[in-house]
Amino acid sequence: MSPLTGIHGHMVTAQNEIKESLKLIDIVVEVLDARIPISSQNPLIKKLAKDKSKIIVLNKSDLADKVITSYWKKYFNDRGIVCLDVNSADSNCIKKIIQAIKEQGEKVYLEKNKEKSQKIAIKPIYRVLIAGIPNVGKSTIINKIAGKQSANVGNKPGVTRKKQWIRVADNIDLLDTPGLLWPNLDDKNAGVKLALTGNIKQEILDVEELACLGIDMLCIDDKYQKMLQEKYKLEDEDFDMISYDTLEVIGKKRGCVVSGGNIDMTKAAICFLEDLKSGKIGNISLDLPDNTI
Ligand SMILES: Nc1nc2c(ncn2[C@@H]2O[C@H](COP(=O)(O)OP(=O)(O)O)[C@@H](O)[C@H]2O)c(=O)[nH]1
Ligand SMILES: [Mg+2]
Repeated sequence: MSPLTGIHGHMVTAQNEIKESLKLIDIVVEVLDARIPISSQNPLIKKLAKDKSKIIVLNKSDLADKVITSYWKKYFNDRGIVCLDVNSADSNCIKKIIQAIKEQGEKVYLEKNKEKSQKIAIKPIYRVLIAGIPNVGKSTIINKIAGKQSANVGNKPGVTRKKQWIRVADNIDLLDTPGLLWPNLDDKNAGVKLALTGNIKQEILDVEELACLGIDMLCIDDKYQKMLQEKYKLEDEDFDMISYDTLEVIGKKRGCVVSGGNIDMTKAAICFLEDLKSGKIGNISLDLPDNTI
């Protein structure tokens, strides 16, 4: 198979598109899923945007573990990167992003012009690209910043059209097409976390296997195990067995029963995965700064 077909072909297209967009801009706003800031990061972005000013947005923070998100903010700030936790439905968060772009733009502008002795009278315009892997919330953020439904929610890679700029807050020009990055599917662990948070389709793995991996991941942390226990009214003994059996009990509590009283395990898995990714089990983060450094 030619390396330019299939998934690889899409990756090359996405990479070329983002390279073209990066030429035009001053600041990259990299959108990550707050629940998995490492697994939702594309490893290429560091290289592609190495001489751009960057802001990291930890989006969907309404679904993430607040304590872990504060660790992540510190993690990025300690490395000199501006990092915001965002729930894109909250207009204050959108204001925070605009403010951060202005501050960052000012820095870029001063840096660029520090050699020049004469002050330039024209107010500079900061050009911004919102980038990230699919489903992290890029289009939602662009729409909210633009204040209208201009970006295409759920747009597809490879479909090129004329790029347009959206003028925001006097001196920000936002590219209306997000920079689409490819998720890191080489790392199986990252793939599992991307599926558990709904950033990629859960069908990459067998749903029952994925649900079991999810239960195992939650049970590493006592706090998350307790959330699971409370959500499905589980007994302590329900955790003394392999996760497939725990899933069966969850299925029973969720009413995933077929005739004869047996548990429909596929249905149980789908119910559990839906509860997990939509935050119904609680605020859960799957990437922790201390075990990823
Ligand atoms: N809970 C939550 N959901 C969000 C947030 N931002 C976006 N979403 C949802 O995530 C899904 C993907 O958003 P979209 O903007 O299309 O992502 P894109 O593929 O990166 O452009 C949509 O269902 C959004 O409603 C957020 O801050 N919190
Ligand atoms: Mg989109």
